[in-house]
Amino acid sequence: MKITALKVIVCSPGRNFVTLKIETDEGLVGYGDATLNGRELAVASYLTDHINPCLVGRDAHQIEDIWQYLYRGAYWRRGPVTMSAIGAVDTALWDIKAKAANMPLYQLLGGRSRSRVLVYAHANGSDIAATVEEVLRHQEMGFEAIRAQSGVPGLDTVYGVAKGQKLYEPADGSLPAEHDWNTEKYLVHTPKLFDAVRSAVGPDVHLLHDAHHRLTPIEAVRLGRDLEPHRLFWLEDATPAENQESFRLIRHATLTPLAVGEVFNTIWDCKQLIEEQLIDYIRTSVTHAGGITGLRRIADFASLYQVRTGCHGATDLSPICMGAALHVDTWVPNFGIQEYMRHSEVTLDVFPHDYRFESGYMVCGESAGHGVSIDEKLAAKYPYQPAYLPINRQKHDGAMWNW
Ligand code: KDG
Ligand code: MG
Repeated sequence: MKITALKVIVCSPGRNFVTLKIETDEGLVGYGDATLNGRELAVASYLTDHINPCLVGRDAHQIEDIWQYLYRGAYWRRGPVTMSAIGAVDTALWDIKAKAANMPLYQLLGGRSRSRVLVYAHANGSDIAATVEEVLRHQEMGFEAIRAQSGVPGLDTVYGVAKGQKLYEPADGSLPAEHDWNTEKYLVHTPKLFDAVRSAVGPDVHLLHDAHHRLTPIEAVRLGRDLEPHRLFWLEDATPAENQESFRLIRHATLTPLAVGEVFNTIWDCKQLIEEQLIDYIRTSVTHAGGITGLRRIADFASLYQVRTGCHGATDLSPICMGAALHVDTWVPNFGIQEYMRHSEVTLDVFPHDYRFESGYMVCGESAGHGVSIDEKLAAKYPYQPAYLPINRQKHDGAMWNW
């Protein structure tokens, strides 16, 4: 089955998405997500200018060879732009292969390991009371796992907390907004948030929290210890993970489980974290870690060390990523949890999909492939809008701080 055409579709139904469509001479079509928040056009160009011309005429079934061709062959290995582009090609090819087999994708990975996929929701509020209210609202919707983030007294804006009642959307300015940060205020406030949340929801709900890489290792230990009484499901991105060794200190000083990896692109980014069992959950995604092939390799490696998956699933990953992730989640033996931040209705209209939410769980569809496509006519009504994530500066002196 030969690849006949590749098309990059950039659209902005509520937020920007980059989609790769691969066509074949047998009429089968596959879709991959190539969205890299705030750097969307770089991946679109990488695909259009550097990858797509190389793939026309190749056998769409040779997924592994094409993955290796794009990874080794580029000379410039790894990196978010390269790996998102490879991820989109790989996802689209798995979609095509599963359609050719007339099977849902999870069957090609080895079949079902579970009947449904545990997901966690986002509950955000401007203060503790508003966050508790949001957590309770999500509990009522059936969620068994809820991530709680709140505004911090003394800071005007806190990343992860939506304005008003809007669904939280990570990129919202045509240039990056500048936010203030103060670690001390955050470290005093966050244990109080979880005191209130845990006493409101009781012991049975899984609670999660994202520190967004803002702490040093010793500060992360402080937070992890302060949160121990509340038995978090995980503390995410406690410190930047370029230096994987820095997790040794955190790991050996707190019992709070650790999750990392949404910014990782390959197995090399998490090798030491996994091998030394410094984390409990690996958060790499189909889109940013080289597709199904890249993610599956990381998950299999992690399984040797009792590290479980907890795939990134923010709304800047398109429904195509969510569809593909749910097939991986349905198969992967060392599954932990899947992030589920609901897309807006307008996004979901542009991406017809067969997955569904059922009381705290997601269920992937049974149609052949990964079950998500794009309505190109509708997508054309929503052209690209420049949008960036905010940046973070220390409140007391304006110096740039970790993301
Ligand atoms: O593009 C960045 C977002 O996806 C990210 O900041 C969201 O941290 C996030 C999360 O855990 O979903
Ligand atoms: Mg995160």
